[in-house]
Amino acid sequence: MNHNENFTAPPSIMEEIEKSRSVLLTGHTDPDGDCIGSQLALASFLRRLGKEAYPLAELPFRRDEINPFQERFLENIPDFKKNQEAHPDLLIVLDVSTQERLGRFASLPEQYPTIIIDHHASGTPFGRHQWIEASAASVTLMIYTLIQAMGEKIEPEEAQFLFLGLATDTGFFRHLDEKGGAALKAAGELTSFGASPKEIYSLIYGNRSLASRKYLGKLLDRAETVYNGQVLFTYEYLKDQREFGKEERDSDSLYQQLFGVAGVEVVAYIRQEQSDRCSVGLRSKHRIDVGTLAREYGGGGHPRAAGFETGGSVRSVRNSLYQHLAQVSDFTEGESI
Ligand SMILES: [Mn+2]
Repeated sequence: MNHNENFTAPPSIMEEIEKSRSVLLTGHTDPDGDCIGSQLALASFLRRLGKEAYPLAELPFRRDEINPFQERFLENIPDFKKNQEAHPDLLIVLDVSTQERLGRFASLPEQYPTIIIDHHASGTPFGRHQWIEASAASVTLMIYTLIQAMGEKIEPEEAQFLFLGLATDTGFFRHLDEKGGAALKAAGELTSFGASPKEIYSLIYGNRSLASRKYLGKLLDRAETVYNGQVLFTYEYLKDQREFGKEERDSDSLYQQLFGVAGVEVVAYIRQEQSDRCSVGLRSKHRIDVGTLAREYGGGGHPRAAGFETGGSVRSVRNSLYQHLAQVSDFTEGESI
């Protein structure tokens, strides 16, 4: 990941925000800590400027760690007819630049002047103004910059929201490399403004169900090592989903645990979706382009994270993937499989 501290809020965006009196905010469907953290910090800042701010989201949230913030979001735009003064004059879209990913709010950019603030380079930006910083570790870092550029200090609760987004998108700073200094510096500053790393950590990682830990344990137990430990396969069956419920699945923790094994380059997580159909999640550590591999199966993704869906039993998908991995890598088998 490349993190650059040389981004600043474009003056046109600051002008639009200054002009506005009533602002709608939203983000992508199935929001995460960065998506809601950036909305809530910005909403708080707008209210401090004397504006009205309405964060919108599809409820309930699916991610446990952000559940405590649900009541701060509206599922519908309030009835502004009763109060002409408050009619929204601006929409700010955060952490997404693909209009379809706004879900039930996807038509709002046609109804309101729209600003996009995002750090995904792969979107198809829409709206009147866009501020996209692919080098930003989180959108909350962009909001942090924006609030400061507009000459304001950060309130403790805003610091907490901004830290939440930064911690979420960096895997609590584990994904930062030698270019991550700006993100770490910001984390230090946010802490001095009142963010508690300890509280945010326990919010993100201390809100799981016991069932989700047992589910994770089962998938770890099934992990199989091939190509001399460079690849780990693990398997999930329909019966697991029936036993635990799909919502108890915690893929992030699974990948994190499996990448904790010495020498692993690729993790393949094969999930039975129907009796003869599987979805596969692929992650790679440094050098194998799993995006290319996934595309060969009609899927997609990035070099380090990708996935696809295909027909076949868990065993046949596993065997096919095993063969393909040899073609996209220098993996060889030193032991029988
Ligand atoms: Mn983000």
